[in-house]
Amino acid sequence: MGTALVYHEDMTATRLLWDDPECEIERPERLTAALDRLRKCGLEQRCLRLSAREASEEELGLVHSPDYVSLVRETQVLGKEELQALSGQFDAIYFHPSTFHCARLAVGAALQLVDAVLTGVVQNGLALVRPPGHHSQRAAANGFCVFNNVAIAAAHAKQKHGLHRILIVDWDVHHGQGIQYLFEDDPSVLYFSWHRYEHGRFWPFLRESDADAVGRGQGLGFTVNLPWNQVGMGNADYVAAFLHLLLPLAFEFDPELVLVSAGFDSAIGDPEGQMQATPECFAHLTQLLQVLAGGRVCAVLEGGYHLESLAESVCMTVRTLLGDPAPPLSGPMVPCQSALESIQSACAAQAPHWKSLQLQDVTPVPTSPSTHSPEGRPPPLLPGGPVCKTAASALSSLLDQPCLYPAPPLCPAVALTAPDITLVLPPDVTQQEGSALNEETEAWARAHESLAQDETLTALGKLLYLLDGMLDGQVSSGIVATPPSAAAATLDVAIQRGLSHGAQRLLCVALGQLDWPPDLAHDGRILWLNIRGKEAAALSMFQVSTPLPVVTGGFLSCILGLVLPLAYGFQPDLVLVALGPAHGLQGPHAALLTSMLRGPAGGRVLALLEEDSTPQLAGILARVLHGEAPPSLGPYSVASPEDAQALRYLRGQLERQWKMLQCRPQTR
Ligand code: Q9C
Ligand code: ZN
Repeated sequence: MGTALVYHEDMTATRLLWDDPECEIERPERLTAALDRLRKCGLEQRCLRLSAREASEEELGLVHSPDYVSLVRETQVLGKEELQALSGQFDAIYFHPSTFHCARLAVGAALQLVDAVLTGVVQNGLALVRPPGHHSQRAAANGFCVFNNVAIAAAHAKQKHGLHRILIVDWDVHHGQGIQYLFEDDPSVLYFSWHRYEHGRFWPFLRESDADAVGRGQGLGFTVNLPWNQVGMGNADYVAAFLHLLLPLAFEFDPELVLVSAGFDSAIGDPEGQMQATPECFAHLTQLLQVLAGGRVCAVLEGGYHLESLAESVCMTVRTLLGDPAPPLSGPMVPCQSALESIQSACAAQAPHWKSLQLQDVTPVPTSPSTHSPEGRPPPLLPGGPVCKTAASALSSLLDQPCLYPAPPLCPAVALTAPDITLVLPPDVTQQEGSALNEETEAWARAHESLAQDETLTALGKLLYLLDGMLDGQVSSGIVATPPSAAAATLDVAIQRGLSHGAQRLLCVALGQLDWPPDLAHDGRILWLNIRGKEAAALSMFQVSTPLPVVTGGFLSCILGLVLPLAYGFQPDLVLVALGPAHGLQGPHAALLTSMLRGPAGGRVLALLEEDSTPQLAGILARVLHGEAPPSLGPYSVASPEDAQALRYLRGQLERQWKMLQCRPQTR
């Protein structure tokens, strides 16, 4: 449906006219650098360009007082000295004769974006604006912000579009206290902010930026603060915060619209933030938000003061909004101790208000079900098997190897044997039978009796062809339908072929009755995750089995609390999602799982499903692999006690090896 890019050149006009070391970083080049980079990468051209309009004074009045709007209006005619004197009455603010015009364009841009998304003109978009907005308050400018762009957009979405649930995700490195104040008693706006805090020693030095500020009155639990108490937070910390804190709440909240206060001062290189997250991380954060609200995501620029880092992070965000797969994350996926403390304290503060967090181990020590652990503590995990040295060292040496396919490929392909399913996609891959592969196909078939039938051979040929296309970087993802009797054998072939064709780490998410293929080495190159409705068990850190939760809440906790942390920790270069016999998965659940598994593997997901699956299921999977939003899961229902316990047990078993599973600091 498309991505809007809202901008107006006039927003480069406002600038600092006197010496002020604190304010000089907020300069016009921020916008031009971001826009230039979007053009150079060919991304601007792929967006629907919208020229920003000025917000009306009535629209400003949705959150600001008439007197404050008048005060800002009158700055247009002031001289430099008067501007400087007035600026001094606020914290970290400069006014320029063009400020009123620019600030109205910034609000107008956010409103146009929301209108375009909520009227179905586009699916999502980014407003590139100055001045930023999230520090601005009802009657005060603050922290470079004059009018509160995102807050006005939220109020407008409620008032003009009748929305009832809006999620605001503020990933800027500063606390958007302005947004917090404006909605703190409003349960229709869930405001999440992470921010550099350093126990209150970082600007804006507010007690109410801490995790225990959770909103008030009707709005209790609808303000979510995640204060970072150290600088240097990186990709693992940010992704962990989303998986363990923001996303459980967000799914439970079930927003109709996601607004992002998209500040990029939380990225590496920024002088304000001093954080370590790389630009690719913003592709992942964006992708993680796109599974909410039917993909209706409106990002509005806030901070970001390192021009290179800002420009690259903006490109990552727009690329992801357009549906391209996110590049793999670099660096060890291990959240730091301080981040875990912060996440844990935010979870504890929110748990009274959210069912989705009550499942989590907010209590100090996890308890194992007695059936699994007679002595009351988890049995030691076997490493992968004979080839493994120790499990952990096996993994870390694997992770040291460079990623095989650094450039994200372009487009998914689909190969289906069922004739009534037709889908778009690169004709050269789906049409050709892959004649060079025929011999090999037959060789595979000879090795597997269940494959030695004509239609099975066809499916297998397509599988091999697709897999090669993915591993060679011609296509990003694919779907293959297999005859039901051949599901296990096909999966076996896919794994062997993936490994022999260069995949170094292969994540296999097997749903239903599928077992670890018998001849496969346990060498840490495969992470096997079986979701099938029997008991929870971790045979090794690379072979995990868990029941299939039937209720939505249990399924979500399984994805967010187990599957994705394992997947992000393993950093696979290929993911196989196999819907095997009796997988029992509902379409929207399968779509969500498949969609979210694009993240950890640079989009290289191959879905295997049975031929007699419905065309709707194949269609929905093809669309999410293409970058479309999965359908909404609807109202949240809490996980069953059994599901919650199975999950807690597995996490207790695995979190020492897979650090992304942790959502509280390690004692000991
Ligand atoms: N070194 C935005 O990013 N100065 N505003 C803090 C600490 C104010 C940031 C000084 C920073 C305002 C939108
Ligand atoms: Zn900021």
